[in-house]
Amino acid sequence: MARLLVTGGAGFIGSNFVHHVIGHTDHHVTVLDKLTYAGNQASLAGLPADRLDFVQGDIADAELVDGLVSAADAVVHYAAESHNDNSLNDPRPFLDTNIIGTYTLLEAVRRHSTRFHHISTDEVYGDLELDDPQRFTENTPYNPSSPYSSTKAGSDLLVRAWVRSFGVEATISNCSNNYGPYQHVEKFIPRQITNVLRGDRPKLYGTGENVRDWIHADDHSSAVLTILDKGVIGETYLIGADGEKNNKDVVEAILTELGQPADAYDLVTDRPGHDLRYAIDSTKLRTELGWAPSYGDFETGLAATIAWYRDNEAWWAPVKDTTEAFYASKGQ
Ligand code: NAD
Ligand code: TDX
Repeated sequence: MARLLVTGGAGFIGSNFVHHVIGHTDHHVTVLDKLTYAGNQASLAGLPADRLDFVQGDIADAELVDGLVSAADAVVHYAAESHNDNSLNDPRPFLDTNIIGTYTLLEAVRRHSTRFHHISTDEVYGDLELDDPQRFTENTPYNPSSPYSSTKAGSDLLVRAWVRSFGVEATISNCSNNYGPYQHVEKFIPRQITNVLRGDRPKLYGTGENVRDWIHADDHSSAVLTILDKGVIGETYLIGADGEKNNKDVVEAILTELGQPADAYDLVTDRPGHDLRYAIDSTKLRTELGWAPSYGDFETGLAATIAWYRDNEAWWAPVKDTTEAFYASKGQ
């Protein structure tokens, strides 16, 4: 049994990870989460109290972080400002949390010699052309586009520097786009599902040709546990499940699954600087650490996700109007 400190554990992917850890290991989890607009303690409801502690606080609070890190065997760092559209509106919180917050955690794990795993994104590599046969690998140069992805890139580089300069025992993973339960309705897939459930039309940016590489959040969790268990200190691992789809195909699949005409969506104002395509080559993780995803195909995972949003309206309805008002103010 290990004691894990999970930052951002009340967010989308962090809460999926906490559920996964409690279901698949005997580890004890302490969640540190600020409960920003993106955090929701209801995402952790029903988990056994003897396996989980919850601390509300900021990863940039050095004193709080020091105490929590001193009591942990490993830190798994999910907390971040995570939404590109918000980063275009107000970048400052992205610097505070993604850069200063990560720095604060690194200094604490350095003091206490604690194992650290840093969660990052494929967006640090920039984007690919639609017809480019290449995918991102661990050797692709960093080329982030947005305030969000540039602060994630900065946080990755801090981790690498703390490994090299101070001998911190850290690994990094860069994952593709996640979908699944507990994702905020600001994000693409839950926004479109909940629009259709409310009788509104899905909103596609631009022409809908942009490609994302989808992975179920539970597969992301199993990959992170694999890296915690078997990953080599100082190494970076790309996580992906060969799930490339363009946005138009995803919206059509959601509409069809919900019994609507496949073309019942609106094209809206594009995102400034919108990355065209992401694609992950996860060969290193699969061959060196023996990981494989469990969700065989995107359609099955998407149907389960749609069912979850249909069954859990009480979880998302309270934030739906505010989220849509923000998009409407930008013609999206
Ligand atoms: P999210 O926005 O759903 O959750 C972020 C969580 O962090 C929230 O619970 C929030 O309250 C918490 N948080 C924010 N600032 C904090 C602070 N200063 N102190 C403590 N807690 C704070 O994000 P997500 O989609 O679950 O992403 C989690 C991580 O995974 C991020 O690091 C993100 O960059 C990375 N990631 C996300 C995706 C994706 O598809 N969503 C893909 C790859 C990597
Ligand atoms: O209403 C929408 N319509 C639309 O066409 C929204 C919200 C999005 N989009 C498009 C933009 C992207 O091409 O859908 C795609 C996915 O958008 P997001 O859900 O905002 O995700 P993305 O910008 O790809 O970033 C996500 O994946 C990588 C996460 O939010 C990041 O945290 C992660 O690092």
